[in-house]
Amino acid sequence: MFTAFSGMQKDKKTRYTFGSQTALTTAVGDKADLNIVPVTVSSAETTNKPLFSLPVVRPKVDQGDTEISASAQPGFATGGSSTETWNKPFPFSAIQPKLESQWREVEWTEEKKTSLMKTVSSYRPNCEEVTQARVLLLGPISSGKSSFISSVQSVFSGRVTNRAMVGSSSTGFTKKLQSFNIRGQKGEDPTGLVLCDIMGLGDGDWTGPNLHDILSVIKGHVPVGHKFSPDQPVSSDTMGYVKRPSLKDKIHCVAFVVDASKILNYPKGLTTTFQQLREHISDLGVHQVALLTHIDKVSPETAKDTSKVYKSRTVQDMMSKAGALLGMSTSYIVPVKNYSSELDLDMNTDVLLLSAVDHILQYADLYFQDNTPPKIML
Ligand SMILES: Nc1nc2c(ncn2[C@@H]2O[C@H](COP(=O)(O)OP(=O)(O)OP(=O)(O)O)[C@@H](O)[C@H]2O)c(=O)[nH]1
Ligand SMILES: [Mg+2]
Repeated sequence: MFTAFSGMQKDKKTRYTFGSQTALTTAVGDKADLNIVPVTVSSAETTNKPLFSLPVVRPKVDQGDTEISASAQPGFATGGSSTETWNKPFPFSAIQPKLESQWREVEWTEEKKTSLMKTVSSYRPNCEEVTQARVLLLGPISSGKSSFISSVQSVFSGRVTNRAMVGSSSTGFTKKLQSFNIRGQKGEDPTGLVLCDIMGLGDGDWTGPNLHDILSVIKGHVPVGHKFSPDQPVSSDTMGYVKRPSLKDKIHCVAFVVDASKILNYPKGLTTTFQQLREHISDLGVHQVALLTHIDKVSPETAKDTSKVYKSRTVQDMMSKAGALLGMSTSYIVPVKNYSSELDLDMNTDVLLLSAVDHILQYADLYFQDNTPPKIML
């Protein structure tokens, strides 16, 4: 789904509101998808209160080998501190030529999908003590953590499912620590991957789960099902608290999840939050990667055809912005398009999702390499 913000050429325009977001748009895209309510406003209102000062961009978004790209508009640069600020629509500003060739080599074929599915379903941690790699998804509210879990499970189920509850709430939809054992295809054993979902990071100073709580999860002290509360940080009095976690209780890799369409609007404080998290998580010896979701919202070409992702300059640009936000080289970051409104699977989307899982598993394996005692040769 994509909505373009066009130059204003008619007297009457339509303003669409969704949640706290307001966008001026010509009628492109599917309004129903976003639950958008049309409101007619006069040209005087739009002239006096421009939402964005944009050059005229034609509403037709599939423009052959060009795409509309983002740039930090005045007033859209990072800053602001409320979730409302993050929810502003993605600003589009110029038409840029698409890249000639992919900047990361990916084969978009059924064979590739099958081979990635085999790699993931046959994955077993390189360590005798554990049978599954536990990966924690961490990121701001609504960044797509639960959707990623549901999307990965969908690929293996052969149909779009909503296994991890996906929702939209400005205060965060997921409240508890949940773990999802990714099941293989019908009749197959479960994969060696467990994806753990947690409450989203808030927009203030640790208004979501606090640093201590997150580190307690990573160390393996927090029982699945624990509901986080700012008034009651995890302690040895927490019900089900795991006093002496073994390797299997711990988190073996952290995947940060950020929304490409909000990268320019995330509050400045989030950079510090990520920095603190990364320092503490690295101290625990846990490797970190990142998923850049909602790429379909920033690149119309990619929305139409996921295999165009590595030809999109906008996605490439958002990847480096995500790197700056997370304090991470882009080589750790992979773009992802989660299933959100689709009812059917799409092969290219599956390849991208499975490539992300493969990427995560490589870093989980590094943890096992670092934490497995060397075998004593007799
Ligand atoms: N277009 C698009 N929508 C997405 C994508 N990923 C997630 N969404 C939508 O974004 C919204 C939030 O997704 P969730 O998966 O619930 O996000 P979350 O990070 O689990 O959110 P909290 O549990 O509230 O912290 C939902 O409406 C999803 O359908 C994506 O890649 N593309
Ligand atoms: Mg969630």
